[in-house]
Amino acid sequence: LDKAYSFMIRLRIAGGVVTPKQWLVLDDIATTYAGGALRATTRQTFQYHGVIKSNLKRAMAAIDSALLDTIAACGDVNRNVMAATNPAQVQAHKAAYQLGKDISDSLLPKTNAWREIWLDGERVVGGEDAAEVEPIYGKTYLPRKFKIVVAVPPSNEVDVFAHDLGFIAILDKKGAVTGWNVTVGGGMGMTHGETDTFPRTADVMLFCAPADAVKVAEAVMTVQRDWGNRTNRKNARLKYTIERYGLAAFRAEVEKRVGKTLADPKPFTFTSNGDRFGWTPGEDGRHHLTLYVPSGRIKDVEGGPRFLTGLRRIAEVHEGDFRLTANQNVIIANVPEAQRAAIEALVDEYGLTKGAGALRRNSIACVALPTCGLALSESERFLPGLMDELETSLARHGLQDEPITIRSTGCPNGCARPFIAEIALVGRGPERYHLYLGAAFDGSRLGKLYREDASPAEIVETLDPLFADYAKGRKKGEHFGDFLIRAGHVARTVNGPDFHDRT
Ligand code: SRM
Ligand code: SF4
Repeated sequence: LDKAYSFMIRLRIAGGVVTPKQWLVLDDIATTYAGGALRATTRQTFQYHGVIKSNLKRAMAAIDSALLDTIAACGDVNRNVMAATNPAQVQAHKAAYQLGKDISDSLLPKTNAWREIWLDGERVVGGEDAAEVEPIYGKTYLPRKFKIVVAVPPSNEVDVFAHDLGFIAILDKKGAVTGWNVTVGGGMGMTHGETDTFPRTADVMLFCAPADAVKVAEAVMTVQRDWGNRTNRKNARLKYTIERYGLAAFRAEVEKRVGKTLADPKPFTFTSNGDRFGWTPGEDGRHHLTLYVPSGRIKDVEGGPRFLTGLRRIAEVHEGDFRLTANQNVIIANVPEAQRAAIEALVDEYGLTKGAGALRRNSIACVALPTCGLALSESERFLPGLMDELETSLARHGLQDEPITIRSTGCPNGCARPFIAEIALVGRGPERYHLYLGAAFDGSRLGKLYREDASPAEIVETLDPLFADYAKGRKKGEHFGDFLIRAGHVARTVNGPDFHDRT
């Protein structure tokens, strides 16, 4: 008898768009092999937990039947490419999605191994020659994982500053994309107590025309392939390469590989990094409904929302598509006017949530315990209870409708991108969290360590007087993170290297 191994499966879904037909297959896999749950991740894709070893191949075959796969969802490769979802900006979304898809296709490992292993695909006689099969990755792939996103202002929903490489759409007055600002060197992961590891917000490096964008992506990734640190995995991400070589040298090498000099970045403005909930009309007369899915966990809760069944029923009749957001939520997109009432009725019947209080709407928690082997503390199972208490505290100070970003992770790897949330809780051990404050509401600035090893009760006690001060002292429209810096509660973090300085 074999041991009862169980696995997590992560899909690759560039831009997070799936058809209703694909949704039904994904639902079927969840029901048959994964305990009735689909987990929308912070990278616009799905994970299944608890798939037992003997079912792995069947689950993979089912994923393949939906024309999806799990290739490069993990490993030292370009990971799932994210793209802005806001369907209200139809033209810009189409361009962002297309760029995300094109980059994903172009940087996908070309090996047939996935098919060979999971689908009993034909084996290449003598094995593949990696150098020939992988013109970009070669035999040694990348020094570390590599993450790319495409953003469309004014929403920074994909958190462009948190990734190795980002593209920010520059729009003309009619909303068409004239080109892309390119950002490099963002990342979240660090190790507690090791100050040469740090989160970093990306630099805005240059502007490129739409026709050059895929080439730029390839160039940035191959410079990192060649310049990245291969002797120390903890310093291997692009953010450390940029710190080591400097932005100017990195840009010069990228331009050399693209074969031309590229323009300087153009102005842009972000206003937030959260999702817009409820119904939104698109420019083309179609309707889009963003649902709030707590921690992206799509399952049926006894006495609560029945996301799995409700979304299955919707997929059975829906004529548009589904979009996963980088904040773990789901958009029922492209609903024709005539179908809106039917969708709305199903949303109500299954208790699906179209929104939540201001704090929850701007919250993310990583998976952490019980499935994550790296977790030091609870996260997904801890944050809702903490938010109940913080909401009471906020209401006491008249701040219940104030949007404040809050994110928690069970360890400093940063899977919920916590270090750019105005309130960040990062696991240290059972019931203990480092509390970081002072990040920007639009995800453009890192926070700073404010209190160490706080218990949930201490977190509430620490934040309550800060909420009181914010309620009294804020300027019109001033966000919590900005206020805490102006009022002298916490020092401003400029970027990664000063993240660990307390003053
Ligand atoms: Fe992550 C590792 C879950 C987004 C930084 N992440 C893990 C693993 C696979 C743990 C492991 O290696 O054994 C976690 C699986 C937990 C579980 O039980 O499912 C895990 N990461 C997740 C997800 C599911 C969090 C979520 O709640 O949604 C996200 C899945 C992404 C996806 O669909 O591809 C997820 N991880 C992120 C992000 C955010 C993002 O990509 O936008 C980050 C921070 C951004 C970044 O990469 O800098 C992130 N995960 C990490 C790291 C630290 C990387 C680093 O540079 O230090 C690790 C550990 C590692 O790579 O060594 C990690
Ligand atoms: Fe696991 Fe840490 Fe990522 Fe949370 S942040 S899912 S605890 S690796």
